[in-house]
Amino acid sequence: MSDDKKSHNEHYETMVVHGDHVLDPATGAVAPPIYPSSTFAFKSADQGAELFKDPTEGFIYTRIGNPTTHILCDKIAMLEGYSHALTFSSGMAAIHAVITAYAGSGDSVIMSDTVYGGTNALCRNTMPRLGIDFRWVDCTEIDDVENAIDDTTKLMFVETPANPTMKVIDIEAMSKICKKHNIKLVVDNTFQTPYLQKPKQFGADIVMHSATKYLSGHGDLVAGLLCFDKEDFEPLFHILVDTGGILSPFNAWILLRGIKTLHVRMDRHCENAQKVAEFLEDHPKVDRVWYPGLKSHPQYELAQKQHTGHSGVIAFEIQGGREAGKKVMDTVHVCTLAVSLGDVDTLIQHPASMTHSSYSDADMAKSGITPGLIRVSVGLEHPDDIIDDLKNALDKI
Ligand code: LCS
Repeated sequence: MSDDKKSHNEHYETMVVHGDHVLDPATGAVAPPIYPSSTFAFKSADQGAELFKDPTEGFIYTRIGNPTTHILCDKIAMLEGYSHALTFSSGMAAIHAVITAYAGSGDSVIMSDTVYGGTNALCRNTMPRLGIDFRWVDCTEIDDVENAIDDTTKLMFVETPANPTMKVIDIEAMSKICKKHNIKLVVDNTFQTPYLQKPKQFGADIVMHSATKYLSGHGDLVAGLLCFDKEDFEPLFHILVDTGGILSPFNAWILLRGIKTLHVRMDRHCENAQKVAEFLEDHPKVDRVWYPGLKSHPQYELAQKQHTGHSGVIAFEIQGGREAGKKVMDTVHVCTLAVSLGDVDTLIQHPASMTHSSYSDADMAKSGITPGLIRVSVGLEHPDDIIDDLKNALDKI
């Protein structure tokens, strides 16, 4: 993205709609074109050879770069405030890429102790086989973070708010520690999106997204993104090209369409979730609610500083544990019993037996993922209908 394109005074909402791409220069098409081509013809043998020396100067082959995915890269980089972005076939592919770009055999990585179950499985089961030492730390405890770092530490990966417990981590505090020890700080910003939290403002080096969630917003694709500045382009680009976990041009296009309404959707997700969280907190059969917009949230003050809204995910614990939770999930009908989050549809699920079932019992207990914990991703239905649905289900236990 050129500097002149970035220097503008538009409101954020206008950037969400326009991004860096206003009109297709070839045709004037307002919606961006989809380029499904796997390969791109060279003008001459010399031009082909030149492009292989610097693939960012044009298009060679879609695993290396594609015009539709480039429009998406420019847009998400701009929204997160970085100069560059890369797109991946899933959030997991993006996490794998950022770790392998910076850590290898003999290196260590600091992980926030509560993360999505897939991230947990990747970093507890699969990647340690490469000789990387993953150190799981409660990142709300600054001393514990400091103590976990040594000369082998190359990267810190934090998910905030954490899936599913909604623990909020102080990005600025983590960034100060990372800068002191010359460690890259990666923030998984899936839950907040850049509309509600900009990790770069607090010092994050790289932002990661499961764009499957709020960025897409409609539950119709799986995608991952990394946003970063120029200095991180080479290592991340090479991992993407070498391992081939790219996003297809079709999915890049659907994602671009989803992002256009991000601000409108996120405002309503926040509004609806606040109402549902307040309802749950007042309900006699609910023991505890975790939502950063509630004063009872342990990091409420930090969330006010770090977020401009608290997004749509709520975790709550009901009386009667696992059996009562099953009853609630089997009774609801406005809420859909399904994993994933960030969709227009309200989704409800049971982390201990579903999204976080890769955790050991001990790690689950340490992270506060109890048998009675239910996660709800509040959608864009009328909030009264979501509340009535949950009320009816809670009445049945
Ligand atoms: N990071 C977070 C915070 C996530 O919630 C997920 C998926 C990922 C990364 C991985 O992204 P994916 O590869 O699925 O695009 N979270 C899911 C969840 O809570 N239910 O189903 C998927």
